[in-house]
Amino acid sequence: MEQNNIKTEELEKNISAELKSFKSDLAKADSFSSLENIRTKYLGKKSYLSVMQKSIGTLPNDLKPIVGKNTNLLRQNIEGSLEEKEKNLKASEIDREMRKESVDLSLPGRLISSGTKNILSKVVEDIEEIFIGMGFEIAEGPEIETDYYNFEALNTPEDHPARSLHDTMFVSDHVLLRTQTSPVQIRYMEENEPPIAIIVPGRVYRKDYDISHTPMFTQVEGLVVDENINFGNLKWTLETFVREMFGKDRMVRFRPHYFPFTEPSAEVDISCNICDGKGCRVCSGTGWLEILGAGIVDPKLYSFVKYDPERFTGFAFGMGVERISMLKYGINDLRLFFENDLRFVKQF
Ligand code: 2NM
Repeated sequence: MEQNNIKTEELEKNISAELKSFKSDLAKADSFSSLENIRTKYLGKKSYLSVMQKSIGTLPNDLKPIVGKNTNLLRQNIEGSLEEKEKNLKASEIDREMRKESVDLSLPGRLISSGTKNILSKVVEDIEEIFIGMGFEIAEGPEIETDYYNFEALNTPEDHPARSLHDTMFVSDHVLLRTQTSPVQIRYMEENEPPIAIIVPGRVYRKDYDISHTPMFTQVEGLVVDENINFGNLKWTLETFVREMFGKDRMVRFRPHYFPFTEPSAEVDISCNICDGKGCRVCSGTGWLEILGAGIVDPKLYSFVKYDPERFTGFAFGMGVERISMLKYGINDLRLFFENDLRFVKQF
């Protein structure tokens, strides 16, 4: 009996030492893997607990229930603690994940830079809108043309002095890059009977390169053909365009000029809005800015497209979109249109 008391005392001491060791290890555990190590150490086959529980069968009968009860309590305690710790670890793991994935709604957003429409495209669209408002339609055609459409049908035969006015870029003998968009008007007249009212925007090419000329530039040309079209219709149309494009108080002036495809022809000026017509550097002291060429379609052209020149008359006009843009937006250097400097591009 005496001996069993000593054994029981020793057992309780060992069990409480094991429990203390376990608790201290458990307190230090900060991951699932360290938790597994602790589980193996205190519940594994070689653990004090397992060895003790296995040995119960070999103990004297009176010790069996004592050892059995105490080791069972220890096991329950360890298992319960491990389970609780695991729960805590899981909770803090979830917490950590949530923190990592959380979105700070107070942070300023990232700036998404977007492109802008090219200024020339915008001005072409503005011009189109104005003429559409007057009942015009938009027509387009090829940039690579034949000399027939670019010159011949526009009353500019081989030996015509106007041919040397254009420094033409040739692709081959009779094929060239159009020097103006008027070949499209010829093509349109071939396909359509009057009344017609079209504007033709597009790129044109000339062998010309200096501070105020680029080998490619943008044009909008217009053409109206019907019965009883006269110079008054031309004036009204262009004055309406100018006032919508540049403002109600702009004055418009027609100066006699020469074009091979129109007769009479005129150049159209608008009053300089920089000096209010007093004369300045931009208008070269004249008070006027040239913006358009125009005229009554030479009846000779109608023979090329099989229109009856006794029945139909018409007017035509042409403008450079870069020049219109420069005047409208105060751009002082033609080269800016073609350099694609973002500081320029982003201003529009
Ligand atoms: C201009 C000036 C005057 C013009 C003429 C034609 C066509 F093909 F219908 F006869 N289209 N554009 C024309 C007339 C163009 O540009 C300065």
